[in-house]
Amino acid sequence: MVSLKNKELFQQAIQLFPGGVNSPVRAFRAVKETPRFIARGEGAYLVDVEGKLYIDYVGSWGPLILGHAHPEVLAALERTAHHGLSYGAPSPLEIELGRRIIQRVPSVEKLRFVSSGTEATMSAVRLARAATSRDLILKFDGCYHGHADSLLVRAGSGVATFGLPDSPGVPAAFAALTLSVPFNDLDAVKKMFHAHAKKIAAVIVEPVPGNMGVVLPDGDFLPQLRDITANDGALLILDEVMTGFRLAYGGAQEIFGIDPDLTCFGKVIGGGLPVGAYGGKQRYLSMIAPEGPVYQAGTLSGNPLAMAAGIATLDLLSREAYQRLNARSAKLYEGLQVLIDEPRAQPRRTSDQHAAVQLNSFGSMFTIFFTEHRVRDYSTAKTSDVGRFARFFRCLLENGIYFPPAQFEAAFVSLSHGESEIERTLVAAEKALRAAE
Ligand code: HOZ
Repeated sequence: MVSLKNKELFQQAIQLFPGGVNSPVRAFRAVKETPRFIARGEGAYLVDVEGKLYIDYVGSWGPLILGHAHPEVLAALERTAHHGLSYGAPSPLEIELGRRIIQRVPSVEKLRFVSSGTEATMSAVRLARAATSRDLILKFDGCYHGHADSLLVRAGSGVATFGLPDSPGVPAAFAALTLSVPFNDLDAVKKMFHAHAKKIAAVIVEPVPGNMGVVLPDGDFLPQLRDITANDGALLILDEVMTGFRLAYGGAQEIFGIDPDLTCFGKVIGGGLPVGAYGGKQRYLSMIAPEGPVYQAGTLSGNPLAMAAGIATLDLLSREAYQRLNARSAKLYEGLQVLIDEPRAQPRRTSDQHAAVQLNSFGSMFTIFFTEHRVRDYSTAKTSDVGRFARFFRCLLENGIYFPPAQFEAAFVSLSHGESEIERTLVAAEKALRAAE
């Protein structure tokens, strides 16, 4: 078979799919490039249809913490596939994966599997509203919790990349039920709770946001959110779709010592297959049908292949594996920071200004912003020069490094990134930082 080039395939795809893609930021529009059509993934690498090899820092947007096509995950999938692809009935695999999650995350006493992170957050919000008999939801500017109507308000990820304040098609009456304040701004949170006392069903937050690029929570931000919500009778929903089993054995909540009411998962728990889950305190999960009146269902929920990939993935993620992953990631960040601190990457630096390039990282998640400001929320993230980011991205791509094709996204290191991949990334990054001046 003649292999079609990326450009030709994109022309075909544009005839079939909006923007030629099945999820917006994949279109590479923000970086003015042609998307690469992927022929295969192998460890830390992607290979496109033209045979070009890339060191991959997208990792399917987070799930692939072990790298592409890990042999143990493939073996689990193969074993499972021989027994059928979907039953629409319970299987022991759901118990296996469910137990692993509950054992690792103490705040989760019971959970429900769904098929995506969007379904998980949407269902958790419905449950919070039912549990509190309140309608308002409080979120943070630039946090992205999937594309359910209630949550597409001042959202990050592709919504930020394409500069859409809110999406058309979300009725104003829905959007009015979603309050949004700056991340890390406790005064704004307190003001909202003052103005809407006993009316807010839940605060939903990415504990370490990755969807406005990576942003770190201030030391007391998450503990204070826990206190404020508890005092008002609102629920705290941690959206750990990105951070769950990515940042630590017990997720971000283990690192920050937070005991949320509900947690949403996705990405890593499916090992690269479509899965989500929401879980939390027994008293809330018992409200879900058929145990309780809150309805939520799914044809492929608990899909055996997805469960098998998730089990195999979590079984390879011991506490020691996170130490290894974080140490390897730290090497990359140290190298990047040295490059960033070199004078040529700081064209506008003066003695009293920050460098014009900022590296934000947490564990194996990171983002490079092209701004003089310390990025701590959505408004500072938006000071990043996206033109410089695009030049940086294109130079990396040309040099065989595949980064998220948008500024307001996280890059991910996996356990398959070894020393040589890190070294090669740093060589390319030096050129790309220069290209971004
Ligand atoms: N919303 C995802 C990143 N935060 C992108 C998903 C995709 O394009 O695959």
